[in-house]
Amino acid sequence: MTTGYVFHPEYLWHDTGTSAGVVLANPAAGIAPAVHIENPEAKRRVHELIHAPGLLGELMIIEPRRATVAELLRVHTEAYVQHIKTQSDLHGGGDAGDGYSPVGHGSYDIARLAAGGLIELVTAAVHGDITNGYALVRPPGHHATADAGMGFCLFNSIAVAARHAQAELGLARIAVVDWDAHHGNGTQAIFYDDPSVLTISLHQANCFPPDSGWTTENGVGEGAGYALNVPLPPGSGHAAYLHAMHQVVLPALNRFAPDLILLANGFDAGVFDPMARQMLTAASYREMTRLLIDAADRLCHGRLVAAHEGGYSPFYTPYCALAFLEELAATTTHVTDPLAVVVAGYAAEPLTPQQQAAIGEATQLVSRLH
Ligand code: 6DK
Ligand code: ZN
Repeated sequence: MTTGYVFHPEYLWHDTGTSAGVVLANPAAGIAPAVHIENPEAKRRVHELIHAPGLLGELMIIEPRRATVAELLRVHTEAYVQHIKTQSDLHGGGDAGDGYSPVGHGSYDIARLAAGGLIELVTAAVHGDITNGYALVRPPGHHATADAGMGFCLFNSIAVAARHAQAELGLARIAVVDWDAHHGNGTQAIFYDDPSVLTISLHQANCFPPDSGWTTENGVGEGAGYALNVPLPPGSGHAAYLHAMHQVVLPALNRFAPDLILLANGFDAGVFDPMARQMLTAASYREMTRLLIDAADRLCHGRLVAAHEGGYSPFYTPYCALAFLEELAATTTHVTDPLAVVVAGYAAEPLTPQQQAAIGEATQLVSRLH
């Protein structure tokens, strides 16, 4: 069993500057945050926490490369790829589309390195060089649609890697599980009419994008039934996410029987995250990861490949990511989570009837899969 790891310093150089401070700022009042919320700090500390206890030595380092334009075009429109390049070429950078998804100077190449990193990881998994893997990339990708960037996302790396696996590596069916706190709307939209790619998103209901990710969004045409959403009420934590895993994600994966499971791996459903109001702990991520690993072992030779998405707490995201990676790599020792005592009470919160109802609605839809 080998776990692959993709990282590159360039990922930290994707410059979100202050231009997208509009999310939190009031320029008219002269108020601007010092840094964009999607800045390198949390992810830098994830990499450092993987490095420090020697975990890096247990992983197979996979070198990323830049996705080619042809590879991006399997998912994105020519005009959109050109738009990102044009913005990236500007001296001061620009924006992907919604006004708070900055494209720093040079970010076109970095976003291609993120998508290409995931391609390389998937390739290594399918070739059998690794069993599973984790790409610690920036910028994130799961909100990007074929022709629009949004929510800090430029290119949809997971979608690009899924299409690569189908076009070049001979895989037929791919499942994308997305447990970032925000709806994986871009990935869902790209595969909405395609029954060969199942998308399952667990997220905070009506958080971001606004009015997106309802259970009623279930796919169209040939793809009807192959998009699943579990919009969880704000405040959902360990009990709700584990229930959703058991009631929706695992049964859906079992029915779909993918050749590969891709994970949009956001840690912003963590209890200290500033960008959502969910309550997961590092132990929750560990347990959810264990369930996905077991599913991948059962269904697709252990092939579980994760791309880092959100996660904005510089002090807690690293411990959540570490728990994820320790589980993925089946390390014998675990680094102590210094906040475990503090969060134990959060994790003990019982399932509420509202959470159960939301999950129940999605459960009903699993039987449409075949
Ligand atoms: N904006 C992500 O973590 C990105 O999923 C989250 C992006 C949140 C944007 C901030 C926000 C609004 C809300 C309402 C109306 C307009 C704008 F992609 C990832 F980085 F992974 O709430
Ligand atoms: Zn998110």
